[in-house]
Amino acid sequence: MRTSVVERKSKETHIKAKLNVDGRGDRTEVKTGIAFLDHMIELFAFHGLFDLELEVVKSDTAIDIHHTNEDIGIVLGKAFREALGDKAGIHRFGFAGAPMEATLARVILDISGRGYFKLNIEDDKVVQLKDKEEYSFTYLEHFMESFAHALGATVSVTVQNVSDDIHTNVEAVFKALGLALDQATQVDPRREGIVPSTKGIID
Ligand SMILES: [Mn+2]
Repeated sequence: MRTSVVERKSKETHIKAKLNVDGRGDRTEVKTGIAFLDHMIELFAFHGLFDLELEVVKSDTAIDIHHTNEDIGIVLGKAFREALGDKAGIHRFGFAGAPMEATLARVILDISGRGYFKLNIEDDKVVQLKDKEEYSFTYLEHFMESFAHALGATVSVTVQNVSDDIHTNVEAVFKALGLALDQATQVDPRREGIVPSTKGIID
């Protein structure tokens, strides 16, 4: 069973997660206290076919969502890392795109053991990115960076034809992330029991 239970407590947040990588995507309960992020993580789990319970028990959102947003990324990354164990048999690489209106998000990732994140904004016009109160590209970067490091994955995200609506941009990214991570974590029967690295381990 590729499942995990993670609990993380800091002076800033207390977060619990329960994950089944081989889920159905519709048995998800996300209560972060950040409604927008609940919506994004639900989409991610749904399209990635992951069963996920995520609860922010305590947070310091009275200040702002900075710590909570980052720490959710850490806990989610850890949950996947633990559930995947030695990573034997998985595809390791994942590549997916999701369009939303004119906006196109592409996610390319490699569960390499090395945490790295890069956000590329590709647009012909000079985009004035309006950072709304609820969420922003900066928050997206913080979340993804924490997630990539905790999971031990190289994650590259490209957003093309950036929308003026932050919701549209971020939603396309989270959908593509779910699809790419589903692909990367699936087991290739030809590789049964083999860790997908010429090094023999991914740590
Ligand atoms: Mn939406």
